Amino acid sequence: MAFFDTNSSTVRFSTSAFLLVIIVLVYLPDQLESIKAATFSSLRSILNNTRIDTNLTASITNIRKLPCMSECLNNVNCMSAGYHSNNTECRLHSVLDSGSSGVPETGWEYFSIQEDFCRKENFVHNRILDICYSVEPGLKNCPDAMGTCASIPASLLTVDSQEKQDWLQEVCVANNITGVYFDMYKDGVWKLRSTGMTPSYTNWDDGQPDSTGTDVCVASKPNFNWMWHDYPYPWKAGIICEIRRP
Ligand SMILES: [Ca+2]
Repeated sequence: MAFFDTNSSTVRFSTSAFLLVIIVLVYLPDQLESIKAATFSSLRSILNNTRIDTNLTASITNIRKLPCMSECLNNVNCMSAGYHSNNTECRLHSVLDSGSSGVPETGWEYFSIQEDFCRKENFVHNRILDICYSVEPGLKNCPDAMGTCASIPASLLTVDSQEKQDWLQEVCVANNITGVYFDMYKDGVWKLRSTGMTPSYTNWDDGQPDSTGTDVCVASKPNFNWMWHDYPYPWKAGIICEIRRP
């Protein structure tokens, strides 16, 4: 077999060709995945003709659009990217901006980076915490809040770490939400609906939980320094829905 005869220039070429085939077969699938991930269909277009100047993590010039998007996909701190075709300018941002701080400027496109499990209208993926969430309008009691998320389909938020608790507070403040319900239920003891397990992280306020009944929900509110309280159903809170990574 010529592939294995290394005594002639022709065969040396063939050996190179053989190695190329191996490289293609072994290496390309990963590359294809990354190219596929970097296609624009995996990005949600948020805004056109709006320049975002806030929360910049990087600004790159003389770059084409696809490499710009790849830069964002390969940077875990990148939550969104802006690109200007005529200027060949790429901007990576650490948050997803609603556009409220944007400046009108023709030629800019603004994208949210999304993974498949978070590809849902109004949902945002925080890549650092791997949280896919949406802030729903209005205040609702606990079962109605659950129903709002379930209809998406999604779930109420589960807070299972101090990092997520801190993030929750920031989101609530940014969206002017005075408290949210969690996806927890009481089965003798409080459990996370996502796993059915007792939570490894809690943030109960002093004396909480104090309900002896079962018709209660858990919420975090700013007037208790965001410490957790169990509440009766009628109390109305803001709604943050979550889609968990499968
Ligand atoms: Ca209580």
